[in-house]
Amino acid sequence: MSSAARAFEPSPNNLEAFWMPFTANRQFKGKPRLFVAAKDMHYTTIEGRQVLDATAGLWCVNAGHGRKKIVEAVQQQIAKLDYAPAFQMGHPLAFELASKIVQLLPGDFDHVFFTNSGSESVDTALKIAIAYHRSRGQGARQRLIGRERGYHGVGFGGISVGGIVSNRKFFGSMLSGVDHLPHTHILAKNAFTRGEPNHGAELADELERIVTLHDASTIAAVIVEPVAGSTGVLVPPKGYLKRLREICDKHGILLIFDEVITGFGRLGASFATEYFGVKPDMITCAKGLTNGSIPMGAVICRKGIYDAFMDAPDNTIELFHGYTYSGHPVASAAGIATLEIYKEEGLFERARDLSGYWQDAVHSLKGLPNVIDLRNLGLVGAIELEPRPGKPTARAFEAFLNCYEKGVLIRTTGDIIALSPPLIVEKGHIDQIFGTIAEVLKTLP
Ligand code: PXG
Repeated sequence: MSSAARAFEPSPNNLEAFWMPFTANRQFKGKPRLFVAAKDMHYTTIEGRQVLDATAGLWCVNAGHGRKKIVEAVQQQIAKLDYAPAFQMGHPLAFELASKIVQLLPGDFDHVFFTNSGSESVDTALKIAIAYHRSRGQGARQRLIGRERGYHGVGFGGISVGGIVSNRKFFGSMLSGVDHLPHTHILAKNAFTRGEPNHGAELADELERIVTLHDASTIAAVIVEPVAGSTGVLVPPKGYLKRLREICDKHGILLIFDEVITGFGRLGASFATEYFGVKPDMITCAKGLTNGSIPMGAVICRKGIYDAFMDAPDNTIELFHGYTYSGHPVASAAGIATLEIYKEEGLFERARDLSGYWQDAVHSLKGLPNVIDLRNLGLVGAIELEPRPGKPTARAFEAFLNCYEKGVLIRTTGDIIALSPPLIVEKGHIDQIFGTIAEVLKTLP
């Protein structure tokens, strides 16, 4: 055995072998933060401390942790049918889950393609968009349009249409034929807005400029997050999404809403499409679909997308795309149980009812040191901090560490604190979250 191999002998105390995702590995391994259990609104750390979850894990545990119904559904399913081939074979639960998903949406969303993550959902939707146009005799429509500061996961398709510099610059030339709309974060005009900001709907008109440049006949799809999450909670200006929809319609361009974060009640509606009253042609989702319990994502297609592929003879495979684990039985069981919990407990309505209290709590931080903006929608909130000169991200990361020490889990991206608690959050938890953050910000250099 080489000495390098010996250094990684299996042991819970050896943190080296695991290359952690989106993490400062050496910093973390020097002072690890490990969770060993979770129930409802709280994590338990390896030291036995309780930490209030103000982020629903990574925006995914919308029904709270350790839900018995999901645990039992998963246990039963894995014992009954652990796996069934996903191609040319099936099992009942994937069909049941697909039907349940489309029932959450207006009637013209009628088909669901299963994936295992948000990234796969995005790449799937982009591929469907290009193939859709080809199947209708418009094979020249291949260009894709994303947006600055957009996050669409980490596949090559997702980072190509995405607009986060660090996620792109290390990875070469990516997909060709991609343009980006400008982001909508206009701090100078919209700072401290409650809910949807007033300024910036006209930024959607940039799409017209891109269409003029390339001609509509070359453009397949536009993809945006209705509310950009990962990049720091950018709420769309009033009227912006509607305008994007109108321009896409005018030019025969498909509109994709990436609802990996906004789906499943986060805004106090089933999906952002319901919240904003704007219908895309496809919705990508993941995370809250299984309450984060078992990996699963989906692309939900509006009427006509699926049909466009069904012209070929019955025995031909209509779409040459799919994953070994598309519609996995155990994930499907988790998804069905999750959607039942959302419905039985009225969690989307609960999120809507609490959003006013949440909004007041977010904006109660106005005036604290270094707070340059506060934003909110549904049960999402963001606190933007003035970066320390020459040390971007340091102030927010320190706030994260201090809140963690004080028993509250928050998320930071750049110098922005992003909050998205499970939808079972109580007013007392909201008070604790913002009380702790206020305490930390008051003393943070
Ligand atoms: N689209 C959107 C809009 C997302 O937010 C993905 C795609 C990718 O999903 P997967 O399942 O492949 O990770 C995401 C994921 C954060 C954070 O802290 C956000 C995400 C993931 C991890 C952390 O903001 N979003």
